[in-house]
Amino acid sequence: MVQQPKLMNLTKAVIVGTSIGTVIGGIYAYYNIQKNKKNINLEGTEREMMLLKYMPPIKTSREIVSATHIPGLKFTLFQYQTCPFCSKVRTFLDYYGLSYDIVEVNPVFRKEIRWSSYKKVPILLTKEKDDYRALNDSSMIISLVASHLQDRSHTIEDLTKFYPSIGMYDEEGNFKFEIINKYFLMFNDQTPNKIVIKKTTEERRWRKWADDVFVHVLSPNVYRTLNESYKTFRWFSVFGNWEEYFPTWERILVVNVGAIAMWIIGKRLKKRHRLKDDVRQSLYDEANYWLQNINKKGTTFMGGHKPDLSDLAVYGILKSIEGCDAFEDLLANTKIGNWYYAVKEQVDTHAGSAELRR
Ligand SMILES: N[C@@H](CCC(=O)N[C@@H](CS)C(=O)NCC(=O)O)C(=O)O
Repeated sequence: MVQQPKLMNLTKAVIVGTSIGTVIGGIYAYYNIQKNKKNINLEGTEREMMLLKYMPPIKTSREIVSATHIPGLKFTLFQYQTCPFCSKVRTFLDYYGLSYDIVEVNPVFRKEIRWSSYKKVPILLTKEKDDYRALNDSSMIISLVASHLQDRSHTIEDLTKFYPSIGMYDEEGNFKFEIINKYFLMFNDQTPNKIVIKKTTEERRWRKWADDVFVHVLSPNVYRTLNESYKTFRWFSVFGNWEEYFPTWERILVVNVGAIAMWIIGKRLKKRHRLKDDVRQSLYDEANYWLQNINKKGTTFMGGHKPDLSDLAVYGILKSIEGCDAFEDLLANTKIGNWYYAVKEQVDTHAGSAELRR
């Protein structure tokens, strides 16, 4: 008899709990259905590239001034210094000795790219005549600018039309906008000869490998343990010059939030990309795979006697972790150092600028 009220309380609690659960579940399901409906409508549609009539009022962090000047064209790179995709774009611009401004984006608040509907970095803002165009996606940026460098009569404006960003579902069923031909160079009406076709096809394959495979072994390696993750973020803070660009409290927040979040995310990424239990081994395996394929050619670079876009991509990605333990371990346990420092020499001396003068 005495137990009855307790039973009633328990029944009540179960009913209330179930009702709250049902309501929350319902709201979540409704939200997902609405999102899916919106995405289904967006499937196959094109996301317009952003065209601005003015420069967003954001302070430039620093200017990279090099010898190669393309009349009438100015670049501003919105980036995180240690993002592998941003490092890839910088490597490409530096190899060709192109000048550009850098805006360092705060990775937590991202207020420097509030003006953009695309919320990732890198974004390369190009100024041509009076138009500012926001180019998204590192590989598309590189393909588009490389296409312009090989034939300047094709303006950035002309070339953007060849890289539409289309809404689609990926193999895992996630909706995204993708530029499917982002690894293609545009030759327009000049049909390249067989040798050039063979070379660019191979270059494309390795650029894609850099984005689809190689880049994914980095995060689980640099955020392997909480301690390593903190070390990595402290190094990012130094290499990215955060002390100069962000207030102290923002910097402390980014280091702490970033280190913990990335340590957790790193574990998920390890699973998603099916890395080995010892993630260092996966890093060495991929680096060796890359080196074996260069060795098969018997040349210094994948591109032959000078780096091609795939050498620049793999180097740029690797450079983003240069101060981390994972990088030191990689140099100590593989022979990638020879190739890496050979590319570094070419990039630091802007060796590609000679091709532009021809
Ligand atoms: N496919 C893109 C990937 C860019 C990307 O994922 N960037 C990361 C930084 S490494 C980003 O901005 N993530 C969103 C965020 O930080 O909130 C590219 O190649 O540019």
